[in-house]
This record gives sequence, C-alpha cells and structure tokens, in this order.
Amino acid sequence: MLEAKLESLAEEARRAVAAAAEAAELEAVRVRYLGRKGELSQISRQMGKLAPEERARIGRLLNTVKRELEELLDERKRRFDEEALRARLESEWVDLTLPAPGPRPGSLHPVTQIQAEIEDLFVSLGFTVLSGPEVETEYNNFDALNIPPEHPARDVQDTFWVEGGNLLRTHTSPVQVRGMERLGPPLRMIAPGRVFRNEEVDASHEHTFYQLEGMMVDRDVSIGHLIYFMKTLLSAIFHRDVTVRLRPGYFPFVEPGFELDIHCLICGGKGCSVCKQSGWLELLPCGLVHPNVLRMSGIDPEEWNGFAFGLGLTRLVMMRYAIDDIRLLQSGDLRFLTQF
Ligand code: FA5
Repeated sequence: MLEAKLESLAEEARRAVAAAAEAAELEAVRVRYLGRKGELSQISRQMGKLAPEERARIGRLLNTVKRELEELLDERKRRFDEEALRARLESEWVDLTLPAPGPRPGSLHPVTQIQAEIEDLFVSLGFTVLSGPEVETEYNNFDALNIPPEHPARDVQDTFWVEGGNLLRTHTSPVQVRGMERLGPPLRMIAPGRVFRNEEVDASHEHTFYQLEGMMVDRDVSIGHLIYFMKTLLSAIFHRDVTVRLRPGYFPFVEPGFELDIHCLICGGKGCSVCKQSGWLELLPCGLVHPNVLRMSGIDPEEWNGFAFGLGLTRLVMMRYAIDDIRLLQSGDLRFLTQF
C-alpha cells in the first residue's frame, strides 16, 4: 500500500517539476516533496511500523525516488539559471566598439536667453548694446545720476563698497553715464548686466540680480516714445497681452518718473509670495531723463532730451516662465536649469 502511494507521489512530483514555470515555483515543489515536513519525509516516518524486510524494500524505493527527484529538480534549476544568465547578458550587453557618449550638452541660462532676445529686438530698433564694469565709481553710480552724497535715494540702494571708494554697482544706470560721455547725442543704447545690493533675500529679491538699462537721447523725445518702446519690449517677450499699470515713480535721474508694474503672472493677480500679496510686480521703472543728468554728462538739455528705463531682467525671466522663487535662478541646480 505504501509502495503504491510512493509511486503515485513520485509521478505527481515529476509532473510538478515539469510544470514549474520559474525558479521560485520549482523551489516550492522541492519543499513540498523533499522538505523536512514534505510528502516523502512523511512516508519515511510511517516506515517504522513495517516489517523489517518490507521496511528495507520500501526504504530502497524511497531513496530511489528521492534521488530521481533531486536530479530532476537540479536539472530544471540549471535550465532556469541558464535562461536567467542569458537574459542578463542580453540586457547588459555593451558594444565596446561604439564611440563613448559625449559630455551632456549644456544650455544657456534663462536670463542669458532672454537677454539675447531683448538685445536682438533693440538692435533691430537701432539701439547699441553697451556694457559697463560691475565695480563702479561712486560718481557714475550715484552723483552723475543726480544722487548727491546725502540724498535719501542712496539708502534704498544700499551696496557693497570696495577699498578705494569704489562700489559694486547697484543698478545698470551708470552705463547711461558712460554711454552719454563716450558716444554723445543722439544716442540709443541698452546695457544688460549684473547688479548688487545689500538686500534681504526673499522669493522676489536677490542680493545679485540682472537689470537691463535702456536710454534714448534725441530731439523732442516724449513720453509717447517711451511708452511705445516699453510696449514693444513687453509684447516681444510675452507674446501675449499682459496687464500693466503705469504709476508715478521717483528716481532722481528722471523727471517725470514712472513705475511700470506687471500683473503678477505667478498667481494671476490674486496675491502670492512673489508679488507680496499685492497682485502686481515692479518690473520696469522708467521716465524722461532729468536735465541735470544730461548736463553733467556734457549734453545740453535745451537741445536734447530723452527717456531711460531700468528693466528688472531677473524678474522678467521669473514672470515669463512662472518661476515662483528668484533663488532658484542662481541655485546652480541642474534639475532646475535643464528645463530651459
Ligand atoms: C533702479 O534700479 C533704477 N536704476 C531703474 C531706472 C532706470 C529708473 C532708468 C528710471 C530710469 P529699482 O531699484 O526700482 O530702480 O530697480 C529696478 C528693477 O530691478 C525693479 O523694478 C525690479 O524689477 C528689479 N529689482 C530691484 N531690486 C531687486 C532685487 N533685490 N532682486 C531682483 N530684482 C530686483
């Protein structure tokens, strides 16, 4: 009886080995038949009750079945191992004759990209692109712009002084002075560049950021000209209508002066940390050049006048790409930068 049971178990186990589809299933078959609590162990436990010669016969049979099963299991396991190895070699195969991949191509910083777009636009409108030094004289940064030493306007542009009385420029406006002195009127210039302020950093303020200065000096320049150029600039950058507001603004080097604010494009004007919950963002202060500024650079204000503007280039980039924190732009984080 035990013999018949053993035969049928052996047959069942052979089929189970053949049917196992993967290594884990095969292992389950091994445990089920050959494991310590497996089917064959249970039979061997029942052998104690048998007569001695029958015990010997069944014992031999049991060993034969065990050995056969072990061989079948080993053989099948080898197959699975071979298949797994083949699949791995296939997937990890490398063609060593191919040229090595080159370094990942870099890309221009979003500020640089937009700066180039604005330069192209203004060059097409007859403007020259100028650059000035980041370490400026106190005279160019303040005095020549009608901001004498004790003037309160110096306080809102607190800066970093370097030895010898020079300073890190607080705005790109000193390039106006250099442009007027070097080139004289009539003058159409823009000057993009990096500026520095001793400033509390937050979502919309950096200590180091980019501005783009613009100036036109000619005969009979009016506010109409100024507004025309500002509108042309904004529609070229945003490719769509953006809501702006013009309000009076005070800068000693322009008269009248304006603040051109843009409806915050991060929150759609609802209020957020970038626009300080106001819905508006200061972007483009501008005005007609103050006669004192022309005079100090050797230009006769009776004959010439002009407009000037100081675009917050970094903020413009934030608005164009809906970047909600200015600090990301100088973080050097490639996960951020490779999006542009
Ligand atoms: C000026 O710097 C003037 N020179 C602009 C000007 C030029 C006015 C010519 C009239 C004629 P203001 O300090 O507001 O102005 O800065 C100009 C723009 O720079 C701001 O509208 C804002 O967009 C940007 N800006 C100012 N401070 C920061 C800062 N800390 N971080 C990022 N952007 C700033």
